[in-house]
Amino acid sequence: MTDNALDETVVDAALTTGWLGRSYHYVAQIGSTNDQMKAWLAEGRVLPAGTVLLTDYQSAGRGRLDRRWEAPPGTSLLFSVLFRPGWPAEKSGWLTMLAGLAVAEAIEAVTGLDARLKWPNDIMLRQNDGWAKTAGMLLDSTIDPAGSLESVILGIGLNVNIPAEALPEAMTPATSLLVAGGQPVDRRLLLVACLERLERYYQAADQGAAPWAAWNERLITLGRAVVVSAAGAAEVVGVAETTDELGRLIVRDAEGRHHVVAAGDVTLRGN
Ligand code: BT5
Repeated sequence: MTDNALDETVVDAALTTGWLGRSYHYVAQIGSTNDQMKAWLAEGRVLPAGTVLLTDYQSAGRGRLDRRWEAPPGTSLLFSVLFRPGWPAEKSGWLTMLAGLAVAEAIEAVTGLDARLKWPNDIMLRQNDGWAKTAGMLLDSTIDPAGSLESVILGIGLNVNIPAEALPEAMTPATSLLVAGGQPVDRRLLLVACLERLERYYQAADQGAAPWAAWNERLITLGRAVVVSAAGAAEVVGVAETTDELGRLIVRDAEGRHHVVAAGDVTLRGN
């Protein structure tokens, strides 16, 4: 099977969306797609909502909390999408939710693999008797003086055709669609499937339909023992009971106290 190139001509011809991805930029190699989009915004470049920037290789790919995102050239989907929600800032979790849902469903539609979510931002596939991470998301938001989400850069790193021996060593084991499904996946098909669902879920959320219920149902984190750590705060050890409509995790500790944990600056140990 030959994988398709992901340049402007090829992707534009395959897109099924109305507005998302219609402003599409491909660069063969870059530092980080999120950082580049941030720089474009800082320079005052005019970028419509739904602008997508995709690359085949990042030399400084970012995870959350200054962590790195590593992927060999041409093996992955590495892209950023610009949204201009204007929603109240506390609804930023909706972007994480709808993006997780969109990518998980796209994976299922294209590969048939069962894709689940690990709170807050990981997309997981079954591996042996546990779960392994096949994608991660990174949101960089700006908030205007009125407290609305002015811009959100949603970065997605999705391991598509990374062979087992090239997967990075990580605390949460890494996998790829190739490793989990045993065959290479057409990246263009998968990209188009992701963008189509992102547009659909974003529009629904924009009209007030909460992505929460479908997202919550896909979480593998609920009912499990977790350790939550956030910079400058004491660790919370307990059981992840549920989430609320803003996507925050409700953890019950050994004394029965409930802790409401927002994403952002949090790491979660345990699957
Ligand atoms: C994430 O962070 O999972 C968010 C990753 C977002 C990457 C995209 S790519 C396009 C856009 N531009 C960017 O610069 N970034 C976004 P976090 O939950 O912090 O996970 C990072 C951790 O995952 C690292 O510390 C590694 O342990 C592990 N990791 C690194 N590369 C990985 C990979 N390819 N697959 C699975 N795990 C990986």
